[in-house]
Amino acid sequence: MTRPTYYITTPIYYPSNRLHIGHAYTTVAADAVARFKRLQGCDVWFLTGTDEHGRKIEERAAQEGKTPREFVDPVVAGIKELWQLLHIRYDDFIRTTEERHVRVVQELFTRVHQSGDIYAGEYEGWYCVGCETYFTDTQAKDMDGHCREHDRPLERLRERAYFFRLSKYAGRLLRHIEDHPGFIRPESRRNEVLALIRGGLEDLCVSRTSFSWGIPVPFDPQHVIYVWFDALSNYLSGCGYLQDETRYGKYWPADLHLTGKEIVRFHAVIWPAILMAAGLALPKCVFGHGWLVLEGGKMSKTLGNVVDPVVLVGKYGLDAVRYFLLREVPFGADGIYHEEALIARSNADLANDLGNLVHRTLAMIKRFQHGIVAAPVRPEAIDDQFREAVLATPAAVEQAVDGLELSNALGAIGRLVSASNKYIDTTAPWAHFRDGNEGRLATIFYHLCEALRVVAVLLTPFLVETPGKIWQCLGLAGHPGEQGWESLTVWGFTRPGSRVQEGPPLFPRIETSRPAEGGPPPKIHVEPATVEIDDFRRLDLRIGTIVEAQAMPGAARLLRLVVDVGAARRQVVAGIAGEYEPGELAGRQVVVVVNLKPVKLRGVESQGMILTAGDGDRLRLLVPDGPVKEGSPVS
Ligand code: ME8
Repeated sequence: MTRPTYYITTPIYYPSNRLHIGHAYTTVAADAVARFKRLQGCDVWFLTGTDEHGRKIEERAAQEGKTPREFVDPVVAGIKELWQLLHIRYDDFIRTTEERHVRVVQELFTRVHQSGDIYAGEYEGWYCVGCETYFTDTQAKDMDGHCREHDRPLERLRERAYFFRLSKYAGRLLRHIEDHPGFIRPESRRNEVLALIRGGLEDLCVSRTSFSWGIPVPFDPQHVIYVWFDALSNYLSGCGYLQDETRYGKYWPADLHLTGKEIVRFHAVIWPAILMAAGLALPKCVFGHGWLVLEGGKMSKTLGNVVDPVVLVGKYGLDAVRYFLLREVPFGADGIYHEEALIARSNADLANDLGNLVHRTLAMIKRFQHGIVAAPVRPEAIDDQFREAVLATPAAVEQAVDGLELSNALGAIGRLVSASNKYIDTTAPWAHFRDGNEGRLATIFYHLCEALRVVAVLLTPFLVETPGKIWQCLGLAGHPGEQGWESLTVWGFTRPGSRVQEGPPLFPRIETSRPAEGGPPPKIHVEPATVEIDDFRRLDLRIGTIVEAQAMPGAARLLRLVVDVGAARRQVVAGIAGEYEPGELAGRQVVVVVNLKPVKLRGVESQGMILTAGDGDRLRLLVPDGPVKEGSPVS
């Protein structure tokens, strides 16, 4: 059976930038997705690389008294070292200065020229060397003649140039985007691109004569090819186009171009138009993620506020940094970077929840069962429920990664970790040890080892050191990364009789009271986790009117309410008995969460939740400030 293929790319990086935590963010995310797809059994091609041509590089090299080549070579070596440090498992690293890439760019340019979509003309406009982009008079006026991102004045340039007939493709691009809702993600970026195209597209200047560090136009070598035409083509040259037809046939079109939000327009407008002009298939998805910014704004070398990933990994360890990048900010949204938030995340999720779970499970198996995992005996309902939670987690993680909700994927694993800690608290193995109930102990620890096994395998796309450590502690052979997706769908993989090994704490708490080297002790400031608007919209909040209210015998704080929510009546159990008398509630309007999973409270089914606000002393119902029809949505 042939395995499904998955081709994923990152943007290729400018060697003129010092790579910071923002660049690491894109690449770690792509690495996590690539690893996840490998875990699922896909045949993955993960491409990254460097974008080495253009005037910016030519100028930087000249400033340092070097040729462009002398300038880029050591920087590219440094970038590769950074990816090694972060354990980025790419399948290929493409440099735009490589011969295999140059051939592809020249061939593509020639093809589009031959088809009539590249033509000779003259260009005059406002140019920013930092962006390697021309701006129209209106744009330049809006920018006050100055590029804020690169803090340099726009230059007036006039040159003979080749143009790409981008305007011709506006209609086809619009149709493609409308017919393929998953082509540009998330939705907000899709809407931005649609608006941009609907605003009209102008032909694009795709050659330069004002500098020479680039790929020459093959039939007019005084011109070099525009860096974005050159750079975007890496996605073809990096998967074998014109060199390895088998590889190219296998992986193209790419499944996912992962990019920062500011370069979505290059990937979702210019790139597909070039591909259309060359008669090649379009990538399946362009995903524009948000930025990691500092409180003062975007990180940039000009502002001197870049955060160095090498320093962070040295201080906190690779997995804490990878975890933070993937978990803290919903992928797609912007996030504010705080070192304190990294510390807080690592302490709460990794040291407290995961680290403790592993530690206490192993310590108890050692103390109560001489370090041996025994076969389970007659599982009870609580064990069955726990097993179901374990086996449901892989699908939840899969769904989140498929939607590129990487933070939610880790959240789903985190929920299993919490459920495991809760399982220990509820089943209280120490009490069974005291009572000499070996059967119960065997069952509980067997279930916990199975949960830890699943957690270890599910973490392999995201963290690189921790899963192997958990695996070793469980006394399992091999590595969790080699287990394959099927191992997550079966229960009973842990062999009774295996011996666990207690190691050093997985994640020692990062002490924040200790003064940091050369500076004051860091303040703990945790950014509240943000949610996407879609997360909020998943809650179905409705206006309801209370039609009945009764005390619940034996439950001092609870009232049983019947609420009219328009289409139906709901029975809701609410913890407001100390605050309201049943008699004063009938007829009051309230806000009800109507799509909450029903639960039983003191034997009474609660089919929703009523919203209240409390300050610790008093609890008040949240009410509309005038009558509203029952069932009206709250937004
Ligand atoms: O744009 N937060 O290269 P680049 C999140 N060569 N992402 C960030 C970031 C931040 N603070 N800072 C940078 C280029 N990035 C072109 C790409 S692709 C054919 C050519 C991301 O080195 C940025 O959004 O300036 C971009 O996706 C990537 O790093 C490379 O940036």
